[in-house]
Amino acid sequence: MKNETFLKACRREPSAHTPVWLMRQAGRYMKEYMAIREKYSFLEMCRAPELACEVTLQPIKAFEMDAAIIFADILLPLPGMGIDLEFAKNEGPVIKNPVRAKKDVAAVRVINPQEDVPFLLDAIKMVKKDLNGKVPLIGFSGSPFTLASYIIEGEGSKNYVHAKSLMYSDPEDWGKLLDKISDVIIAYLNAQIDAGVDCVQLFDSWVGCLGPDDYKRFALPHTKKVIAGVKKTVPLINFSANTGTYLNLVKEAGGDVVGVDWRVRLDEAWKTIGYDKGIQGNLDPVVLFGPVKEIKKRVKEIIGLSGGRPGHIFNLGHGIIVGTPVDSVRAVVDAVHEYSRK
Ligand code: 1CP
Repeated sequence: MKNETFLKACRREPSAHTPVWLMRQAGRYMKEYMAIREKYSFLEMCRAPELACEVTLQPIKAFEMDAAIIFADILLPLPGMGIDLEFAKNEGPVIKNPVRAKKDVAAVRVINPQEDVPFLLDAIKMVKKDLNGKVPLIGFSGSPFTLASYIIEGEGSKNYVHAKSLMYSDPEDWGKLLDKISDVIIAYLNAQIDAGVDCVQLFDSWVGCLGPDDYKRFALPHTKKVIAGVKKTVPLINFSANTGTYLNLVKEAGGDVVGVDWRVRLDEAWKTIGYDKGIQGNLDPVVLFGPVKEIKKRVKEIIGLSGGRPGHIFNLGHGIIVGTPVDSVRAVVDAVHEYSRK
C-alpha cells in the first residue's frame, strides 16, 4: 500500500499525517457523478461493476483522500432477503412488502452474497485492481438496527413508529428479526473482505432514536454479535449517529475504531470510548456550506482535540450533503493534511 496512513490510524500507529476520507464521498455533489447518474438509475449503477468502480474512484481522483469506499448501499442485501426494494425518483428507498407481522419475520431469508450481490464483489475486485495500492478500500454495511428500521418502516422515517412498536409489543419477534439481519450483515461483510476490501465500516445511522436503555436491550447485543462474527483480518469501524450520550455503551459493541458525529466534542468522546480504540470524525457536514476560513478553523480545532494521539481518522460526523460545494470538500481534505503533517 502506497498510502498507509488510514490503515495505520486504524491500528493506532503513528503516521505522516491524520488520514481523511468523507462518508458519502461519491455522490450527487460531484458533477462527474451526475454525468453518469443522468443515464442510469442509482440501483443500475450499483449493479454494474464498471460504473460502481468508476464512481468509487471519482473522489480519489478529484481530492487527496486517504481511503476509498466502495460505491454501494446499505440496502443492497434486501432483495436477497425477499424484500422488494426500489428507489423512488429523487427520493429515498421504498419497500413494497415491509416486515410487520410474525409471518413476515419468518419469511425473511439470510442472503448468499455470491448469488445475491455478485456485482458488489466484482466491483470490489475491479476497484482494488484499478487502485493498485494507491489507498485502501473500505467496504460497508448498515448495522442491525438501521437496516431493521428500513425493513420494518418500508422507507426513511422520522419517529420509527412501526419499528419501535414491534420492539415494544413483541420483543421476541424483534429479536428473531434482528438475529436474521445480523446473519445477513456478517455474510455481507465477510464476502466483501474475501473480495479484497482493506477495512469495513458499520453504519448505524438511525440508532440514535433509541434511549440508552433501549439501545442496550434492543440494538447493542445484535451489533456485538455482528462485530464478533466478522473476520478479524481487516479493521472494523463502528459508526453511529446521535449516540453521543451513550458512547460508553456503543464501545461495548466492539470494533477497532468508533465513528462519532459532531454532537460530541472529539476529546470527550475519545476519553469515553477509551484510548485502546481509534476514533473517526467529526466535523458537522453543514460547516461545508460556510466560508473556507471557517471550515479551516473547525478542521484545526478537531485536529487539536485529538491531542496528536495516533488513531484519529478525520471524517465528517455524517455523510456529505447534496449541494455541498466541491471546493469545500477540497478545503477540508487539504486542511487536515496541512494541520496534521508531522
Ligand atoms: O444518486 C442517487 O440518487 C442515489 C443517492 C445515493 C448514493 C450516492 C444513495 C441512495 N446511496 C448512495 C451511496 C451510498 N450509500 C454510499 C456510497 C459510498 C460513499 O461514497 O460513501 C454509502 C456509504 C451509503 C450508505 C447509506 N445508504 C446509509 C448510511 C450512511 C448515511 O448517510 O447515514 C444510508 C442510511 C443509506 C440509505 C440510503 N441510500 C440512498 C438514500 C437516499 C438513502 C437514505 C434515505 C433516507 O433518508 O432514509
